[in-house]
Amino acid sequence: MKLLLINPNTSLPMTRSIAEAASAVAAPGTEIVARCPTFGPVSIEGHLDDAFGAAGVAEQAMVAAREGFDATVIACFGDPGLDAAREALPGPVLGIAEAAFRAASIVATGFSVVTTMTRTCVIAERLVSRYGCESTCRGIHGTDIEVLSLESCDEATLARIEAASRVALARDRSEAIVLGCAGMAALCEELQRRLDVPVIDGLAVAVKLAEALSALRLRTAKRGDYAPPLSKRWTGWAAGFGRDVTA
Ligand code: 5HY
Repeated sequence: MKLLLINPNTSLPMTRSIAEAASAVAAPGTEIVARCPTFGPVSIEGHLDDAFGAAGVAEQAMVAAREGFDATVIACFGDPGLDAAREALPGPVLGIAEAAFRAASIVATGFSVVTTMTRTCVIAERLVSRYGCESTCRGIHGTDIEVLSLESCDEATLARIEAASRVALARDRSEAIVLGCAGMAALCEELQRRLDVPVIDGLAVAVKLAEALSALRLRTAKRGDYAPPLSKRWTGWAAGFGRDVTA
């Protein structure tokens, strides 16, 4: 299968590390194409970043709409642009937050999220309610570790995430940890070894779910709000995306 991996921030090193982490869990025969937007923030750590990240996902989804991808993964923990991508693309689109929440809710009755900036916790909180995981998500914890510092994660940073996870497990009485950033994917195995509880990396789960849905020939429903976008004229720098009705 052909899998599109969209990193909604514009960091090329992070796009590469996300592609490596996805390839590490992908099945033989899964071709991974990793892309990031042509504009926007190098990391997503707030509402404004999230808004441009969502526009960047929409851009990349429209560019890829006719390239025959079987599925798409949005590799950012805020799942920015998820609905827009499901509208623009034929194959299933998975956000790593949703994928992680679903997996965590299967392996534990209660899980905690450990993420980067405290100010983005509200974005994850809103996703918990959107995905109906209020009964299983017992807490969301910021570490104020900057997203880009995960590109070259040292022992001190890993130890901070481990410490925050131990506090979360105790305070929330939870039994599993969800990693709240695509940049933490490479840390998952070591953290699970240290914490001795399930540690869920949404990127890995999303890749495996994409493969499963594709194998079952399950694609996004196109009868309602995820039907292809309506043709209309677009203006300004996005004019190229407009599908002029006369075309
Ligand atoms: C992410 N930001 O996964 C999110 C993490 C966050 O640039 N990639 C980013 O803090 O929401």
